[in-house]
Amino acid sequence: MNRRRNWLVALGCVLISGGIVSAKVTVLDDAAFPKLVNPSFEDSGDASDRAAGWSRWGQWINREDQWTPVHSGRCILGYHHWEITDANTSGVYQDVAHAVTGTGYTFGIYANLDKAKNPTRDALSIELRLESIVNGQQQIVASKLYKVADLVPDQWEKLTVSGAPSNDSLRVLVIITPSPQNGARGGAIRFDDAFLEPIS
Ligand SMILES: [Ca+2]
Repeated sequence: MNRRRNWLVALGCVLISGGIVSAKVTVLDDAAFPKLVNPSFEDSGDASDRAAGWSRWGQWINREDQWTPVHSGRCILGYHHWEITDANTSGVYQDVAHAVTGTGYTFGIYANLDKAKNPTRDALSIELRLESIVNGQQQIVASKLYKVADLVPDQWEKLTVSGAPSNDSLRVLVIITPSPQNGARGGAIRFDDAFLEPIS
């Protein structure tokens, strides 16, 4: 074996070791960190207005494939505030697998307000919440309330909430409270690109 071949063999070993180390790191990261399913709402569920991986309640919180602007992809969640007929909340949630007890997570989503012509007709608030199941009941772990009146219209704003689950169960929620005034609601809210990341 000449010097050139020795050098190539040595380089090969380094590359192989490097590859093995990278693969291990990737596997560990996947196992250790929970991920949201369908965070950009691109995939439909059992109907085109439902987002795969997300559950919803209340009126008019739909997956939309025609609304613009989007934050990424071609679909978003649309809250049709102008069509809401009572003062009950609407929202979406997802139960996240592989959460680790006591580990801090930040859940977030981008929101974009299509403002009502009259500000009193806008929705009231957007709450981001983390919950764990304790003794068979959903329990609030962390909550952050954003007033819709504080949002700048037609801009994507990053909303977040941070907290640590009480155990290995973690639910992330987006809860919208409409204006209390029946018959006088206006505007809409676009949501896109939910995310979950470790507290930095
Ligand atoms: Ca999207």
